[in-house]
Amino acid sequence: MIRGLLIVGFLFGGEVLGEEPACYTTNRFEYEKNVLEKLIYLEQSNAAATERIAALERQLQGQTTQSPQNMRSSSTYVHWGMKTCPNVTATSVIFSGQVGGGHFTHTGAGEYVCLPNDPSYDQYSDAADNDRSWMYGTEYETGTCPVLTNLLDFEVPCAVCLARRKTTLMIAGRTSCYSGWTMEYQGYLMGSYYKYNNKGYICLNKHAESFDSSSGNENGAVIYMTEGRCGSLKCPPYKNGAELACVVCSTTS
Ligand SMILES: [Ca+2]
Ligand SMILES: [Ca+2]
Repeated sequence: MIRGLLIVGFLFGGEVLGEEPACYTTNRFEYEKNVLEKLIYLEQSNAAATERIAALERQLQGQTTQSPQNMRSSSTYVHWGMKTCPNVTATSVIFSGQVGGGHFTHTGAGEYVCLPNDPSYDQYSDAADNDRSWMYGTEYETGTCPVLTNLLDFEVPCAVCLARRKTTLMIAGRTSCYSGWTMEYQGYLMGSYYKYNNKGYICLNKHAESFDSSSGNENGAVIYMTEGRCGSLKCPPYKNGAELACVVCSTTS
């Protein structure tokens, strides 16, 4: 017992038998106590750091495992004939605008585009020059169609939509999507008049609306419903003269 006390006294640097001044003994004990407290603190810090590293490694591992899901790119599409985007999950409006295109009697015009309602210009001259490509607004030419006749000569709005983490696809000739795909919207396939220059096809929402209350017959770019013509187009399954539908679909797989 006494030997044990002597050893403890030696370890703490003092002789417990009273030969050292009290203050010296107290300081050495405090010193050793501080060292021990620091050691305990460092042990705890080390344990916390180890746990933090392990958590980060688990997080990194999880991200690596989920990367095909997390890194799936988003896509965009034009919602033709509407000022907003479809009310479906993860789809939102980037901007709204009006449909533009080349004049229906001009041969040098391009495809239909969705022009924003808040245009900005770089350098320009506001003189009307011939040595240019010309852009017009687009009118509905749906006066003789099975539907949308009330939109005749109104201008066509559009919205550019962001489909987050989704792949999107327009299918001409369908009213519904295939298995595994979600419908963004359904509509009718529209194009330029068959005798005039080709602007490609667009999928107009079946609930299309007018850009504003103006219904003057200004023409410019125009859109018509699209009919199939049998022969090279196989009937069945297609129907001669029937207005073609279309659908825009999305998938996250
Ligand atoms: Ca008009
Ligand atoms: Ca017109």
